[in-house]
Amino acid sequence: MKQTRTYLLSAILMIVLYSCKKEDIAAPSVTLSVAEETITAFAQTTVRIEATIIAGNNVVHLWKVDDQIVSATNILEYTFDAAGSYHIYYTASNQAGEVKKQYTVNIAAPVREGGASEYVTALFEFVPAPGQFINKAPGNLASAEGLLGKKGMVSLGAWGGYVVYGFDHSVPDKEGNDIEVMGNALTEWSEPGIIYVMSDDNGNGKPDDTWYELAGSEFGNAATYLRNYEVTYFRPESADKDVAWKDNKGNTGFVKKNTFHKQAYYPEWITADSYTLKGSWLQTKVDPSRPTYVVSLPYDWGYADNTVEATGGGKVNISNAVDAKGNKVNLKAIDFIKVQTGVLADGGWLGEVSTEVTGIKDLHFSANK
Ligand SMILES: [Ca+2]
Ligand SMILES: [Ca+2]
Ligand SMILES: [Ca+2]
Repeated sequence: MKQTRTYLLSAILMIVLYSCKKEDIAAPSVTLSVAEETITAFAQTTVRIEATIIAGNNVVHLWKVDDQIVSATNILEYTFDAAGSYHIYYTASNQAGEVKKQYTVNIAAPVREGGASEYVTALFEFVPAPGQFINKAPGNLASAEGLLGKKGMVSLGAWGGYVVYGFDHSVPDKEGNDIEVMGNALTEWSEPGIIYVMSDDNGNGKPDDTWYELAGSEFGNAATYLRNYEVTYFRPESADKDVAWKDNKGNTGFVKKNTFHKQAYYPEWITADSYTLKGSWLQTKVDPSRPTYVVSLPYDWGYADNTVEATGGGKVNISNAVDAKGNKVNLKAIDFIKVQTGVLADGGWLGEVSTEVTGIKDLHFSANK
């Protein structure tokens, strides 16, 4: 208001100044239908502001959303497609002067209430890394689809393999944990997967918005956790061969074949001879010192297929979401979830370490009813 008053005063001053020269033109003075300087709205709804001229002749109106001109009349009607922070700039001008007003606009993602299932109901992507279960159950497309609306089992292969699902409603960030990503971890056999969430910011029902990693117990620990890791896997000459990989740190290795799984480990539906997976990485805790009893101990919390249910299982909290720079973000609700194998490790005779997911559900769902 103080600013508006300043503008009014300066407008009056201009009128006074100008009227000394020319009596018939007054600088513009307007009132705006939205007085507040901050506007909060949902994506896909229309924001309307009307300017009414109090004084001034031949007033020209101009409305901009950020640097785009969106109206040249006294009315702004604008639909913000996607969630985010924007500015609206209004100018009323004539030969005698101008008045300006700036709004900050906070657009929230549309929140879908209700829903028929506590479990994920849509599969958007299944891109496993090579592994002993790939190209058959539980590492094929049918396995990934098996988690829709119920429990099932899908294996994501070695490091970087991932699956993307959606809920039929938005899962809100309420007090405590919000989502359970179930796995098949044992007390001494953990295959931790990193969990990412996305809000449908543009409301188009597709996961084409921004992924946010849910920080787990190792987040920020330079000894056990790394961001922006990449591994490229290469199709071997034949199905009986190990699958070679190289990472973006200069390391190379193999996803090794074992005697239990004769089929090709490299996903057969990937037509390229190599493919690169990207994401965050966790140090393996596989201890191969006793080859007959290899163990892979869990991390404390925040991962899929990491701890047994009695010690937290895969329950995660949306409020642990971080952006691409690792900064905490506030998501009101999420619509999509991605689970990605977090370790690149060989478990000896047990084969490569690969995250399994046996169900993904909204922990608040019954409370919604
Ligand atoms: Ca929460
Ligand atoms: Ca979207
Ligand atoms: Ca497992």
